Amino acid sequence: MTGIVYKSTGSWYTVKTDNGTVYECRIKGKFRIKGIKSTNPVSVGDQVDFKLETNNDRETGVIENIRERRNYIIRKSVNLSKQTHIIASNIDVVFLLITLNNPPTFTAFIDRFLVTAEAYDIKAVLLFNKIDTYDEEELLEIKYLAALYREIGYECIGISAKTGKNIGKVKSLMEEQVSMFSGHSGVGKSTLVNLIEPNLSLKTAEISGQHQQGQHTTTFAEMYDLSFGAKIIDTPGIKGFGIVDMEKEEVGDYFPEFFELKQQCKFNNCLHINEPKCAVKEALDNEEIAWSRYKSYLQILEGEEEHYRKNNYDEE
Ligand SMILES: Nc1nc2c(ncn2[C@@H]2O[C@H](COP(=O)(O)OP(=O)(O)OP(=O)(O)O)[C@@H](O)[C@H]2O)c(=O)[nH]1
Ligand SMILES: [Mg+2]
Ligand SMILES: [Zn+2]
Repeated sequence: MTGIVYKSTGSWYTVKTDNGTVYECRIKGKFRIKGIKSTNPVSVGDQVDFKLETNNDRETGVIENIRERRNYIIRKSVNLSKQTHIIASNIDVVFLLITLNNPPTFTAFIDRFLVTAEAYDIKAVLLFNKIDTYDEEELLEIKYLAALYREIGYECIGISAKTGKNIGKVKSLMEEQVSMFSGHSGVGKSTLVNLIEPNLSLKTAEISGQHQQGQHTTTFAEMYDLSFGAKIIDTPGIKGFGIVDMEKEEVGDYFPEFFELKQQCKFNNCLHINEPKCAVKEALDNEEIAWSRYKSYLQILEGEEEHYRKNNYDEE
């Protein structure tokens, strides 16, 4: 039999077949995927082959094979730098929820997220959530950020998961697609799922503390079938994305506005740092490329994660 993994809780995986039947499945033996040292062998979104067995009078499944993944989003473990966790796989659109100050989302985080999406060729959309809470100055900042990312080619929508503002636009991007909501804890991912599909009643919680942090209310990724022919994966809040096994020369290719200029650099392997006649540096000087983007680029090149984590106020 074959189905899609909707949820994984420890050693059991919830798998739904094409005709909608749900089986609890476990894995036997080891699955190793070349090049990924992941803490979870099977992830939400995986298409798996399984056989049925009877387990205490209950019909359960044993996963025997994972079909090749079209793509996946991974998170690097903060402590064991080589360990990774696959958040979800086989995604059509990934939505990043961004809030300015409750909790704060920094451009370093947004840019790492976008690099990950570019590297795996997943369409990324930026959702500036909680716009019902911002004063005029904050709204200007959102406008500035949205213009910056739109210019690069990313779709940006200001939304409110509370008032429903612009939710129709989000829904239309989700139709017939497998989508994933991502972002820091407390940005409103589960609230947004509830707004779109109220009968799901996912657990949400108010942000708290001096730094206005979320409370990590959602603890594992789960996929839901929505009434308008969409699948959504709600995920736990994350602190950072690992940029996995990327060559230095490759990083600039995942900044679309840098990539576009690359051919005009004098050296075809230009890293845009201090090479002569670098079109990216020229564009930066002419303010055609944002400093925040260039800074994120340098941080990724240098693997400067310390700084990046500090900026997120995160201690794990
Ligand atoms: N005012 C306002 N509050 C919002 C909005 N969206 C979410 N919230 C609130 O923000 C808090 C956090 O929302 P959640 O949906 O739990 O956040 P989450 O991203 O799922 O967080 P984790 O599961 O911890 O990753 C809740 O108190 C929500 O009511 C919004 O658009 N406007
Ligand atoms: Mg949540
Ligand atoms: Zn260059």
